Amino acid sequence: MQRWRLATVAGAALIATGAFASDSLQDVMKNRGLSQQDLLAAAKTYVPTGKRDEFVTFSSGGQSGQVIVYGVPSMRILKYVAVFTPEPWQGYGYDENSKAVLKQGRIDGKDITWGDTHHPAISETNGEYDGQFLFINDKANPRIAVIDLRDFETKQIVVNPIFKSEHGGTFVSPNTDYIIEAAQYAAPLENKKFYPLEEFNEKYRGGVTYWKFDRKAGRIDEKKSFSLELPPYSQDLSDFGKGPSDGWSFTNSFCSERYVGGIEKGRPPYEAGCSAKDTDYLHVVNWKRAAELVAAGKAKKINGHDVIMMDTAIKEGILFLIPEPKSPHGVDVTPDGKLLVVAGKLDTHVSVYSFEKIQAAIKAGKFESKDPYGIPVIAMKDALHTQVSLGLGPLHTQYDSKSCVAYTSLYVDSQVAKWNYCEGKVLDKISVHYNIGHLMAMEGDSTKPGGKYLVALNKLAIDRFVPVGPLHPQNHQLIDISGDKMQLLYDMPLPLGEPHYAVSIAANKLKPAVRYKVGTDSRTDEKHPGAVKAGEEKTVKKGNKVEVFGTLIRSHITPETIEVEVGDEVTIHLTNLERAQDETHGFTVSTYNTHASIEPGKTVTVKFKADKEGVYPYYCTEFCSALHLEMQGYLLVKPKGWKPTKTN
Ligand code: K7E
Ligand code: RUQ
Ligand code: CUA
Repeated sequence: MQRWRLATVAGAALIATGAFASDSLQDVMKNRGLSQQDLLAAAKTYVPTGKRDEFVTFSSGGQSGQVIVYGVPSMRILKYVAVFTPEPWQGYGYDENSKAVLKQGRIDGKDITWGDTHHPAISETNGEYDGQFLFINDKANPRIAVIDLRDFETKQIVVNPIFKSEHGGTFVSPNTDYIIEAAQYAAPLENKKFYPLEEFNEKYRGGVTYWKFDRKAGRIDEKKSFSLELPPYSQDLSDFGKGPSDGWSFTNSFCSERYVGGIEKGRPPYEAGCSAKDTDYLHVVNWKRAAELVAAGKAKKINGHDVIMMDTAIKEGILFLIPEPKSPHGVDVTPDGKLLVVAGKLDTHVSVYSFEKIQAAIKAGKFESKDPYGIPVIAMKDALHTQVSLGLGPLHTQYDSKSCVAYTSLYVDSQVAKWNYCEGKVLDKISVHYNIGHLMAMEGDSTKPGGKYLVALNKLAIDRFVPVGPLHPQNHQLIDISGDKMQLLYDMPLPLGEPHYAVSIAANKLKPAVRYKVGTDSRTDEKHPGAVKAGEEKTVKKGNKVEVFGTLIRSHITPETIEVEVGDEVTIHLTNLERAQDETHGFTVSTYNTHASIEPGKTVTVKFKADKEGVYPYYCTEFCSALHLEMQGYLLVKPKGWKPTKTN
């Protein structure tokens, strides 16, 4: 009855909107109130069934601690990659192998099960995206994760050994030797050291970390990574040089006034608030030389980690400052590596610095002053190529395949500005909805940008979507940048957090596997010690430890029963023996808060204490065949010393 009524209402609604009326394009346009422009946008973004997107986007999942993967131009979401946060579908945080990855991200012995992801970066070879790895940072708990793009799984989480928060990561050097991560809010570098805010200038520090990436191992090598101590100016976004500027890195800062609220007044520089000065500092670092200094033993160990202290950096001539319009946000090196664009939130201008001029000033020893810590400061006029007024609240910049063309987000104006950074002139502007943060062009921060599309990552959606309560999704807007004028094509709601930044790669550069080599622990990429072949399944009991070596194949879980005594520690290893594409099996045991996603070839372990006597069904959680429901078994948790008794 209920169902019939629903069907009738739905039918009436369809007839009322005229959706059944006709199949002609004109009629559809009329009935749905679409313009020619809408139709063109639809044709440019629609990807028919069976066809695929040209680009794949990896978006930060913001406060969800995950990564969102979607296609361009269709804007269809393809996957969430679990990174800093447990994710049940993938069994992330519910099986032992992925728990081991999350455990790497523990800080001070505490599990941290959320992250504030900001900036994903795709690995590069010669400055071009190579589609092998993805990195992403966690601002709240200073960490970086490594995701392998062969299986889109998180393999490693490293905790920054000296920062308490970070923001200026992740960005990679042109061959992905290093991944940069800059601190955000200054704090004492030594762990578990307390210094009062009155000692902010002396004891609080910022810094940048250069994480060494071992491409062959597919992991960050923490021992070969190092940091540079920096003044307590809140460091912000960073970028690596490329081409002529390869070997150098650039890091913005804000609140170089070193203002901290709530402490004794009257002591300079505390009287003035953040952004009281007209300028902050761009940090310019010769990281190649820094790596050599570390190798030569010139670093100091802090918390067991190599840190080049500021006085060493000054003496060795690897650290310089350049004033930049106050409260800057993004620093983005041009594809040819010759210029860098800095956008200042509180200034309508973007400042284009010339690396050649910076080099010349350094070579000539031409500095206008020193900062309070003795770091040489290059005069702004000696380093500037040009400044262009774009609009209110410029934040981030991306590059086009057309030479000298850049796109900058204007947060306050809710616009994107297209401009020419060689000649310093504005070419076009488009309104976005609303309050854009980052923006992203296809491969738009590599040495060979792909052009074609731009995505505006808007902070506010306000009235763009059907209302879903006070918390709105964010809005990713797809913009066609192939012509002279930018054209808005599509709005996509992002419902998983605030996606600060995203990166897009040509889909044909990604070569993910369809299956694992049988018996692989996907989190270590090694042979799983619990893997077995068909026919070799077994259950081993030693004392109160029960270890099951099982397999999964349509439509059977082996073993069909697992018998334990209450209080036993149960470890279940499961190998998916399938070879077919997309034949994933899932596994859960009723009420033991455990779940695994076991793709073809993978071996996964789940572990729990059978702490309550009873009967617990286990089953496959993916509808894998016509006999999927039959893919089940029983965990029998018997009372201690239980013996079968005859019943009739
Ligand atoms: Cu601009 Cu974290 Cu890159 Cu947000 S940041 S917008
Ligand atoms: S069912 S086993 Cu409701 Cu089709 Cu999912
Ligand atoms: Cu295997 Cu359902």
